[in-house]
Amino acid sequence: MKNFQEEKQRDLSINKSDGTNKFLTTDQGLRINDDNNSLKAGERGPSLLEDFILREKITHFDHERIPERIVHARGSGAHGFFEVTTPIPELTKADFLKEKGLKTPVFTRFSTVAGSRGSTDLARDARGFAVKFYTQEGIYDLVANNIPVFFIQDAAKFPDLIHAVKPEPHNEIPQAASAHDTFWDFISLMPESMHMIMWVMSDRAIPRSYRMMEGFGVHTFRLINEQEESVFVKFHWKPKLGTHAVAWDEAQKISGKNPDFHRQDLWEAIEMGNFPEWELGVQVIPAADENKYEFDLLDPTKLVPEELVPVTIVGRMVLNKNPDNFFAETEQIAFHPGHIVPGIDFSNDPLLQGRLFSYTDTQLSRLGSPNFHEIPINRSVAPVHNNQRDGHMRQEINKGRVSYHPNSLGGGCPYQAKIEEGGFASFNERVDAHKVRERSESFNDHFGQAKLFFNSQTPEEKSHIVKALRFELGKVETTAIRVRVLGLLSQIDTTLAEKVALGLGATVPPILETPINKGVSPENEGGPQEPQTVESSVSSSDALSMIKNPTNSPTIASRKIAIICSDGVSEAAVLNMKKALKKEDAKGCIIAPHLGSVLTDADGAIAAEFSFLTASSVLFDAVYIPHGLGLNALAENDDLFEFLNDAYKHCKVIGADGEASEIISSAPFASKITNEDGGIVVNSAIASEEFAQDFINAMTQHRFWQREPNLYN
Ligand code: HDD
Repeated sequence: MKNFQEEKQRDLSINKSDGTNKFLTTDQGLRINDDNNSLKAGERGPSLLEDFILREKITHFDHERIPERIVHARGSGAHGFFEVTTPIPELTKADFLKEKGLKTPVFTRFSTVAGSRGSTDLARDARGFAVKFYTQEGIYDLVANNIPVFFIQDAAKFPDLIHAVKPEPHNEIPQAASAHDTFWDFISLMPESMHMIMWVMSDRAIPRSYRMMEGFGVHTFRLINEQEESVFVKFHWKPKLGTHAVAWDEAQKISGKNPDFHRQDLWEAIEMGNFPEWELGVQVIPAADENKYEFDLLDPTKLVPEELVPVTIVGRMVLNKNPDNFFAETEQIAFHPGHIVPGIDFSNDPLLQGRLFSYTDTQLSRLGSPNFHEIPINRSVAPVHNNQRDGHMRQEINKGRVSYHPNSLGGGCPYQAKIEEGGFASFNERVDAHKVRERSESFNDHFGQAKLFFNSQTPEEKSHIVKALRFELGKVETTAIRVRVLGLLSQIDTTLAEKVALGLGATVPPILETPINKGVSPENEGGPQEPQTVESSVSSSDALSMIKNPTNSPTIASRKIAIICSDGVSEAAVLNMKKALKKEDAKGCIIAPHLGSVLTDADGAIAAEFSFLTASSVLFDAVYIPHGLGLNALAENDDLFEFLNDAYKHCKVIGADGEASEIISSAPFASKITNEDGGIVVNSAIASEEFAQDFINAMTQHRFWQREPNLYN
């Protein structure tokens, strides 16, 4: 079996450097004798220009920063591999998909879209999910998001969308947030964004972890087989851990407590050997079915419901190695949807077509040179030979006098590859058309799938969407913008619009008064581009809901559980729970009023990993209060009640055994607990295995959203 898994690591190793047991040198290799004092005229005198060591050090420092990505600036990544589980040679000749068990190295970067490099991981936003496959046929990039549709249908609107969502230009406020006037002004005039708006107002936009997100290629692509036959395809990543979110209030608190929450979660999971894993699935649409559906396959604001075309799993991706250097790898990696290999091709989706220009272009200003492909993390493991030459920071030393094709002096080399030799040829699609600046009428349905998405949500999820919209529009200062958005929402679901309006103290406008033109200029109003609602042929789809999602998994592997400790805690209870959690690959973390040790009832000592000052409930998935911590031990500790209150508010499992159950019955939320709330696990038995199992069983349900007041009903 061919196994290329380690090939990229071998390739990177030639650029790695480690200063252990080595002399400190200048960039020129000169050993440095004193790195603490600059060269001066006398010990109290001025510095000398001659000090080349000082100049080199400071000059390098002065130029350390490069422009951040114009979008997706904030992100985190890891190495891993992709393995074929079900080859599809009948559909694609792509080498890396052809053979069962074949492993291809990958680097995957997750990101938010709107925020700057240093912004919080927990912003309400789509997440980028970009995978670079170092295949034997060259680089293949699947530059995806965790949401299967996009805001706009044409790349021409991308700069406008991003200008609208980024901090406002006059005062650069707010950072990493869409809750402001310019974003919603744009959206209120772009009805085609409504489907995506439903997704970003849902909990998909506040994932629990990068490891618990789906990924979607968004556009329809093509697969091409050896016979040059083509099918359409949508790409899906399905996380092994299921698709999970945090609560919005929790997200905002995490942003303060640990803005690196997702970055750290990914890093720690990999360090601990809990390697994140996804399945790669494809939805395959025969070429003959191109016009079969009520939506256009080329329209990136539409998805193909899994009820119409099921997802077939073809492989799995495992991320198993953290980068050695964030800048060299995660920051300098350059993705491009136009990096494809034979067997994969584009469709005419106008958003994709524009992307094909944008990504190389942006690397020129971000990485500074057309030689960015030579940066180790971007370097192909397949050999690269061509007549591209020179440019800033060129690494390759091309030999010989020939840098053109055709040539006779170089024997015609490097020579072109025939298709059967792996030469890439674009799919031979017939295009016979007039040049026009127009949008196809088949793109006019702006509400049908927004409705499908909304109707597929559970009551709790609908309530979260209402809450998110109340928050976002509540931050908008211009009343007319809020009202315009309410008008658009009313075309998705009148109750949704009314419930949001209630929170805003506004009234939903009659549909006819809602400006539903293409938004750009008044003379466009009405006419052939009038947005429509085309009812979806699927009325509800479980795959669109996070709670009903078939990818959901009961596992609690890699989850973090806060175990509250204080002097007198039952040692047996703590050890019992820790053991039970470990069996599930979850981690119990000890939190105490202070760092150091707490004394147990058995005269032992347990080390506190966090104090109430350094940890908060929002950083954990559940809370356990062991026996021994009675009311007396913690009566004066307001921090504990705040901890528990947040855990309750964010619908997490709270467990207590023995005497500790008193703490729950005297907590401020005690009166709200109902018998149906399976997330409160109390038991008078101490350190019983049965109790630990009940606690774990409750955790497999992840969140008890039904605790919250429902804003939709
Ligand atoms: Fe994009 C980065 C995903 C539309 C222009 N995009 C970028 C990244 C992801 C996506 C995941 C970060 C890659 C990384 O981690 O380095 N973009 C998408 C998806 C889109 C999309 C799923 C719609 C389906 N993007 C899109 C359009 C344009 C761009 C329509 C321009 C016309 N995107 C860019 C960019 C970025 C980028 C400006 C910024 C940094 C970079 O490329 O390398 O070129």
